[in-house]
Amino acid sequence: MLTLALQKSGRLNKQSVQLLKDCGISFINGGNNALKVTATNFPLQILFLRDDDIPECIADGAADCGIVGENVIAEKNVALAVDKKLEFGKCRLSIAVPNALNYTSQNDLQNLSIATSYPVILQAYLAKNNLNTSIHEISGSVEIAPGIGMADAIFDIVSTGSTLLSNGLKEVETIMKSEAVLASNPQLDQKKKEILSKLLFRVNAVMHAANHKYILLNTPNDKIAKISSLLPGRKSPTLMPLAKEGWSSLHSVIKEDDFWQNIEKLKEAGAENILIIPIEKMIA
Ligand code: PRT
Ligand code: ZN
Repeated sequence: MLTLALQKSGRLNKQSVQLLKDCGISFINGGNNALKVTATNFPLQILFLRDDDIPECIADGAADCGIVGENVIAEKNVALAVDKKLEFGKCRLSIAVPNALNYTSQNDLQNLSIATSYPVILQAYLAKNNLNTSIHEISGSVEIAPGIGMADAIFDIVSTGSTLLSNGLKEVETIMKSEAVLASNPQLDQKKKEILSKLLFRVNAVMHAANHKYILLNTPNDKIAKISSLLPGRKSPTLMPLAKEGWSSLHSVIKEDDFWQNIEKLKEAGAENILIIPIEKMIA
């Protein structure tokens, strides 16, 4: 049995739970009060925790692995193996200063005070850059600190930037980028490693599929080579003759971005009746 820690509630909870479901792992989500559930069709136990507690829980063995932001792992400064970046919960950790402050370079941070909930990451950055800047640690509502005279600047998570904007702050230094990851204890025993690698196999299949689409289109036979060249896939496309003389149906798997970049060229080359279909799982 492998023990996986997920965020109990908050920004990562929904997508973490959905990812397990997409991996075909069933469990009864006991609502807000269940802190521990067991999967019914995979050797997995799930712990629901605050995200801040997840890295240490994995490091001390209470959980074997977990889904958490890279920012939290860095702040807790624990050595975990990052097995898979999950492409959600994307954000950056940045220093922001009041709009009125004339900021030209890192040196303008000298002798300021910065409010943050991420003192460890900020301290490492200040030390690395020989900046004499003081840290004012607060646990939340960091953005209001300069406005109420608590600090000169802030260091916090930024996603769209609208929170900074509405607090009269501008982003001046990005110190780290972060996303949700599946991280594990590097010392797992063989049995647990095997379960983790089965879980990762499923996660990879789900994520791979999410980035790809199945495409079907009709093409005149003399345009097959041209149209195939506009659909960069690792495999050769499948061709089937249409009842209509001189035409074929071409099927392939493509990255969604490649499709949007080439749609006009596909039409110009004579492709018709283009269908794009989602793929549920994809095993390379
Ligand atoms: O209760 P628990 O301790 O588990 O949760 P939490 O309140 O500490 O964290 P939560 O749920 O807010 O965020 C969990 C994780 O989501 C973070 O650790 C990040 O890895 C990731 N994440 C992604 C974000 C954001 N985007 C984000 N925008 N975490 C927080 N924010 C906040 C930020 O603090 C700021 O107040 O959103 C505001 C900025 O957003 P924009 O869009 O206005 O720039
Ligand atoms: Zn938290």
